[in-house]
Amino acid sequence: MTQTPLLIGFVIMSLASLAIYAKGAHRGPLRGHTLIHAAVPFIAATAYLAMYLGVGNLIKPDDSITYVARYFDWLLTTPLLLAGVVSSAYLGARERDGQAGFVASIVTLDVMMIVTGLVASLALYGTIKWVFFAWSCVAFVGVLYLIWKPLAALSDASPAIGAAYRKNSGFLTVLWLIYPVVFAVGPEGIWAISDAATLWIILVLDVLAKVVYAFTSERNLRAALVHSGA
Ligand code: RET
Repeated sequence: MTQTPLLIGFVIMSLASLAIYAKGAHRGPLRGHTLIHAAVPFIAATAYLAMYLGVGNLIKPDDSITYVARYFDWLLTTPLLLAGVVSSAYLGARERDGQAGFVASIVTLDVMMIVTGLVASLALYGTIKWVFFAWSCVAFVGVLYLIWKPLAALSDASPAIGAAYRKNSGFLTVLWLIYPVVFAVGPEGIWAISDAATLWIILVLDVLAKVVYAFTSERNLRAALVHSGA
């Protein structure tokens, strides 16, 4: 059944949102982390519900499907995740200089990545599709540059926070890099793998990038804060 991973996604994300909120820090420097990471699966649950019920599942003339709800999910959740990355980089720093600018610029690049990815998915002709795919990848490179250069340098103000930041960013980067690959080989790209296989793969990626990442990143940051005496 094509619908099964969508229903599973709805159930897992709903429960994960509650679990992350219940288990997360409610005071101190990681309070914001808890709020961000509880919101992310709540948004994903909404998208999985819409996809399961067939709302916004566009069937294109070549019979491939664009799940519009998924792009809405990414449009909200990826900026939240990146806002979390930026604030974690600042955990060891003594002042907030430039923080708003980093959030604004990384979120803008990320929104450009998702919107041009949606255009690539909707484009009917190969050339236009791959031009927008490539442009989306350019924005993605910008996001990765900010994470790994200026923000990583900022996080080093405290060595323990810097190490936790790099661990979290490494996990995030590896997972996020798989999304464009799945797009390229799935029905929105060269269609080497089926729609059903793509749904299952993205379900696994979503659980790792939204739920597992919430718990592991909090654990790493909490340990680093204890270690640095903050
Ligand atoms: C698209 C296709 C066009 C090229 C690129 C893409 C990147 C998508 C990414 C999505 C990440 C989603 C996450 C969701 C979970 O919260 C739009 C697939 C570069 C990186 C992490």
